Amino acid sequence: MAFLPVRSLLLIGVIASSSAFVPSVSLRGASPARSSLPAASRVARHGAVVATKMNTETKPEGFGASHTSFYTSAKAKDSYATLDEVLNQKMKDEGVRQVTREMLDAAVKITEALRVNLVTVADAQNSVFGDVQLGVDVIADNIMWDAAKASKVVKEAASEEEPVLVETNPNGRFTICWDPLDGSSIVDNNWAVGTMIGIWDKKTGMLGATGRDQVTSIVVLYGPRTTALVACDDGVYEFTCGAGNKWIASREKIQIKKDSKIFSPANLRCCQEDAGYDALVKHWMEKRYTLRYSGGLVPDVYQHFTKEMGVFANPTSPKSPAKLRVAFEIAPFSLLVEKAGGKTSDGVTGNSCLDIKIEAVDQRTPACLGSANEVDLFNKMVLGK
Ligand code: FDP
Ligand code: ZN
Repeated sequence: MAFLPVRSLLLIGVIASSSAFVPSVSLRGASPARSSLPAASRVARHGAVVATKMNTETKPEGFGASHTSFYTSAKAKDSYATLDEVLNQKMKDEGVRQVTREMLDAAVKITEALRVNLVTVADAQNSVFGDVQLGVDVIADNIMWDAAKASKVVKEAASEEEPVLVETNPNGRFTICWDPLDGSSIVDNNWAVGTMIGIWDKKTGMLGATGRDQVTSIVVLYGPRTTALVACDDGVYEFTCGAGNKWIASREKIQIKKDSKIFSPANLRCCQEDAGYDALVKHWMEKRYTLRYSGGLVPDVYQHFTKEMGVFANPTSPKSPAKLRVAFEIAPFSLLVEKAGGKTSDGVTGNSCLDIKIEAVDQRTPACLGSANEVDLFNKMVLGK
């Protein structure tokens, strides 16, 4: 493939620079965040302050700085549980634990591939939907297929890149569906992208079942860090890929609040045809909500779990039809959102996305996900429910 020589070059670069890289997240005794140091010690570390402003008369508020950003509320802990510690306690089914570990191993490989490959158009275009396939899409998809085929517990699999169910192991137990690398239109910008995985037991399979039938789901976000949301028995846990590619539990039993001050209005084209959506977007602006929208489903919905609030709306209209896939995107994310106390709407009836019957591997749907009261308002204003 055309990207291979470049990849080798970049690999050398990464190896050369990796000795200088010391992840700050460690299993035991994480170092305190820089911002938690008292101002005096920060000054001592970096030298004396010469001046903080040019005009001593000017007060900081005099600049009219706005305080509209929401920062993390996470506090550094002395130690973090490992992936195995959490799974052993919070997932009672050993088969589900195994497939979860296998999927997260694949995510580590995708992380490494994203670090060293340039984003270019794939040599061969195999998308049956006419989507442009990138080299990194193909690499991520191959990693997922390798994981599925090597697994003793996976029975059949389907990928967004090749949406037919393929039997990988007749003695396996799970049907898994993945979008290997969501965010094709933003990955060249070097913005965050992700992998979404829905997992069903052979008792229900995926076709004819619903998102509610999933035994677990996983969403991985590749940003400055690689993090993953996993639906465990008692709630949603976030794992961070830390030192030595070991996953540690960075957030436990995440809760999405009922109200939000952040909004992510996808498919804004729809406002031209849908007065309800137009009014809802105006409402969010009038209420001075903060816009956080990247155009990548994974970061746009993942933020609900880190900010503990949010609303992602993707309604559709005749001229802007549905794009999001039920099996690969909406079902896995909806299981996580609802397990964290959030709500989902199928964008048609106003019912939960987890009740959409999956009749085709590539079935699409409008959707709204996030803070419960915000999804209720979407149902009222856009769907009249
Ligand atoms: P992409 O175009 O990168 O495939 O899965 C579809 C998706 O990404 C979502 O990640 C994203 O929310 C949506 O498309 C964005 O659609 P628009 O480019 O039409 O805004
Ligand atoms: Zn996608």
